[in-house]
Amino acid sequence: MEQGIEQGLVIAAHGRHYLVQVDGVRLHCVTRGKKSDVAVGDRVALRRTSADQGVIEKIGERKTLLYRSDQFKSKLLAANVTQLFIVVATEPSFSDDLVSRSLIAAEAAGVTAHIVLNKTDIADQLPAARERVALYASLGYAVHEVSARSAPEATHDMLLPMMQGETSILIGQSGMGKSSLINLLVPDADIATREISAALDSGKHTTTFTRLYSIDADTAVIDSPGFQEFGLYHLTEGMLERAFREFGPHLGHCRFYNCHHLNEPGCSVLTAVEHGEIASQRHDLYRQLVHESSQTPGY
Ligand SMILES: Nc1nc2c(ncn2[C@@H]2O[C@H](COP(=O)(O)OP(=O)(O)OP(=O)(O)O)[C@@H](O)[C@H]2O)c(=O)[nH]1
Ligand SMILES: [Mg+2]
Ligand SMILES: [Zn+2]
Repeated sequence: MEQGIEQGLVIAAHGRHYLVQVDGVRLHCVTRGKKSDVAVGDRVALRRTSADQGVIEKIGERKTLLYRSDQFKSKLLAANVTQLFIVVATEPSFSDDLVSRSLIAAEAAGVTAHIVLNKTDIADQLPAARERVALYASLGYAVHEVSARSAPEATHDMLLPMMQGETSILIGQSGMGKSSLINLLVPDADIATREISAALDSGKHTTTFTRLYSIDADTAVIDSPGFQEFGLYHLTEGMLERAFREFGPHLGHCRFYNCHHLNEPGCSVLTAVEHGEIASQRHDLYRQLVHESSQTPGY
C-alpha cells in the first residue's frame, strides 16, 4: 500500500465535509479541489493531515449507488447500500409520488426496497394509510407496520433481524420517524447524532445530514434527511420500463417492439392500465419520469 494512505468508511456527509471512520477513529475529511462525489457508505483511501483530519484521495469501487437528480445535477444519497427502507407514517400524510419514485430509484440501483408504515398508534389514520400502502404490497414490496413510539420493543425485534448482515438506508419525508427508528436500532445513535451535530451543524431536531451507524462488523444502518422531491432525470426510458415491476409481464408483448408505453396502439402496458391491472397512478408517474428523462442529454 502507498505510504501514508489509509482506508476508511464515510459515515457522514455534510456539504463537502465528510466524517470518515478509520480503525475506530473519526476523521474530518475533505476532498481534493471542488469534487463532491463522495457518498456516505463509500470506502475511501485517505491521507491524514492531522490527528483528526484528512484528505480523501480515492473512492473505492461501489457495489451500489443511490442518487437523485434534477435537470442540472445529481445528489448522491448513499453508496454500497444493500437495502432501502422507505418510511411512511399515518401522520403526517405521505406522498405516493415520493414513495414510488423511491421504489424506482431502488430498482434502478439494484437495491432491495421495503416499506415501513410507522405510527400505527395513530389509530384514526391507520385504515387510510394501510389502504394506500396496499398498492405497494400488491407489487410485491414487503410492508412492515411499526410504531416507534408505542411499541418500541416489538418494532426493534421486527426490524433488527432484517438489517442483519446488510447495509440499510432509511429514507422518506420529514417527520415520518426515520431517526426514531434508527434510535431503536442503534441504542447510542442519539448520542452519536448530537456529537456530530455539534461538530457539523447546529443540532436541530430534524435530520440535516446522512449518517451511517455500524451495528456490527457487517451490519450498518443509515439515517437520512427528509426530502420533498425525488428527481430521477438520470434514468433512461429503458431503465424506467424495467424499474416499474408491474410492467415486467407486458414487456415484449406490445405491437411495436420499440413501444414507449405512452400512447401507442396495441400497447400491452396501456391495455393493462385500462383493465385496472396496472394502477393508473403508477403509469402517470412513468409518463412523468419519461418526460423528465427526455429533459436531459443524459448523465
Ligand atoms: N405517534 C407517534 N409519533 C412518532 C412515532 N415515531 C416517531 N414519532 C414522532 O414523529 C416525529 C418525527 O420523528 P423523527 O424520527 O424525527 O422523523 P424523521 O423521519 O427522522 O424526520 P426528519 O429527520 O425531519 O426527516 C417526532 O416527534 C417523533 O417523536 C410513532 O410511532 N408514533
Ligand atoms: Mg430524522
Ligand atoms: Zn407498450
